[in-house]
Amino acid sequence: MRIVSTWSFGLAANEAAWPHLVAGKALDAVEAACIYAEMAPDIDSVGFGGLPDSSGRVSLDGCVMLSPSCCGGVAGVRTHLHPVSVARRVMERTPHLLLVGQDADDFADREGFARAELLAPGAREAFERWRVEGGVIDQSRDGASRSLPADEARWRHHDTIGCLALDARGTLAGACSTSGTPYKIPGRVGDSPIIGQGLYVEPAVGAATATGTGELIAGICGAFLVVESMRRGATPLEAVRDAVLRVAASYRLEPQHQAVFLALSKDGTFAHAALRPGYRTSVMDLAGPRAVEADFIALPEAPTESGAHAR
Ligand code: SD4
Repeated sequence: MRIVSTWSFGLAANEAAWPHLVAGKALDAVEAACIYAEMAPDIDSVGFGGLPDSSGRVSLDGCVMLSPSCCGGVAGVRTHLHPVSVARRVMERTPHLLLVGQDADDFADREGFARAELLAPGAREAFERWRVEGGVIDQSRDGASRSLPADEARWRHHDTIGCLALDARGTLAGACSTSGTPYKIPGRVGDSPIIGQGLYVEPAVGAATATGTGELIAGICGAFLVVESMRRGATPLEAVRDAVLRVAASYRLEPQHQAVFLALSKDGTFAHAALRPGYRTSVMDLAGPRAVEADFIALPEAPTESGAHAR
């Protein structure tokens, strides 16, 4: 029995999920973890508190997965707080896999989800500052205001939650929720709501999720790649390490780029690899809660820039 979530803020999300895991409900567990993150205003790339796009409007993406035949996602949701819950309805109540934009919000309305304002006051202020300062995202400065380890605070705008769980009955489930990259071009969708990119679960093998710069993760079909490597015999650590190295080999990397892969095998073994330092996975199991540094870092040297970058 184990739940793993991206970043240190996942510790509290895991706690919210734990009772469901004990009850043998892995899907409820990963949904509960994401709901927790979506409601926390200090997590600034998920749900309420998420930074808006370049038009000043927040849009949310999310997905859930039990197996290739049992998964769902939504992208570009603007008026509902819990994309993961809407994604679960897509999975459970439609013959489809992915709904997007206004039509996804309309679907959520029909399913009875309450509408919500997604732009938190702090996110609005950050957006106004970003506009005035000419599009510079100073992650190091912003991060100093939060109670995160300094190396992790550098990546504070990468707060996407990806969550994998193995429950008391041995069922695997995964979920992913994000507001995407800060100040993105309206309409942009990253890896997080796309099955095979930000999340993949193959019950006979294991599960994988990702966080970081979606364009890097999506281009290599990251989560699928990790699970498929495991299906072909790689250990979870070999699988996540190879995926990160594949990212490093496939793109011209910039200082603000990060990519992390997290895997949980069907026997409960987990492994995680990051492109750059400053990433932790939140783990909860019978040994208790803990935040663990990545097993493998592709570019361990500190980047030369503080993390400030222009878009
Ligand atoms: C995205 N992968 O939309 C997400 C962002 C993220 O940690 O994971 N940040 O590209």
